[in-house]
Amino acid sequence: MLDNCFLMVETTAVTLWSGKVLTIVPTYNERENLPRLAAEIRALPGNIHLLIVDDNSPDGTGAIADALAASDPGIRVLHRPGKLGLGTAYKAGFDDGLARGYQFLCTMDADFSHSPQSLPAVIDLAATRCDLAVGSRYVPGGRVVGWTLPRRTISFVANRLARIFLGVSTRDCTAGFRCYRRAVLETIPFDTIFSTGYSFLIETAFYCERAGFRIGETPITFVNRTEGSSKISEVEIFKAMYTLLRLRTSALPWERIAGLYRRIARPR
Ligand SMILES: Nc1nc2c(ncn2[C@@H]2O[C@H](COP(=O)(O)OP(=O)(O)O)[C@@H](O)[C@H]2O)c(=O)[nH]1
Ligand SMILES: [Mg+2]
Repeated sequence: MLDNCFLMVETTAVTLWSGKVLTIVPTYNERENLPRLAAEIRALPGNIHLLIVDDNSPDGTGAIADALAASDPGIRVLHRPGKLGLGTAYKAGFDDGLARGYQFLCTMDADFSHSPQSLPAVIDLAATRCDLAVGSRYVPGGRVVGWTLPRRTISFVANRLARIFLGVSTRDCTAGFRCYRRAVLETIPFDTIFSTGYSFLIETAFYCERAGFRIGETPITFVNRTEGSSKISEVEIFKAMYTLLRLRTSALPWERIAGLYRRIARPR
């Protein structure tokens, strides 16, 4: 497994990625955050395009997204019929971005936990030294502000377990602040990814490392949202456990033996 590199990126290599970046922002009830977020992302250097993936938010975020898209050709919206999960929202965004030829595909939350001001550093890292760059809370210089102790603990434990169970070396493998080179998304076996929600992030980090891609982490300050509410639920904790177990057992010999048995025993 490749050593995970964590790096501070201080200068922006904008000429390397200018006009080639799509940032995917999944939204569910983010009406208070979306207009300012879109404005801040679009004001960054390098003409970063924005794709909002809205799941028919009851608070009308979809209509706000449409209005933003109507006033700026660098903004587009994907509407889905209902709340289908964070993982599938990313996946829909990746499919769209790859089809349109973007070279770098970023993901971030709509709630300013991932500061738009840190986005160029994350992209720089992917453009210069890595295949997948992560805006990381858990490398030197990274911080979390405003989370309760239980929330900190869940995040810490999830990352620790991913290291122990899966051998993942990414320090913050549950981070949604990322920039992927398109080759990564063309290679990862999305058909076999079974997580539809937050565990999708652990799974993609796992497959990325397993495929031998270079993952880099640049420190960020993650600030808990001040507007709107978190969509993560307790169910996601169990789903994360299940994801770890399932990925782990698929890598163990007894799973291969069970697979062999299924093939032999399957009626013809
Ligand atoms: N489209 C879509 N977006 C979602 C869904 N669940 C969460 N989100 C968005 O994904 C991002 C992360 O969710 P958030 O509630 O901030 O999670 P937290 O940061 O872990 O508390 C936010 O922009 C949410 O609006 C979903 O089912 N569909
Ligand atoms: Mg968030």
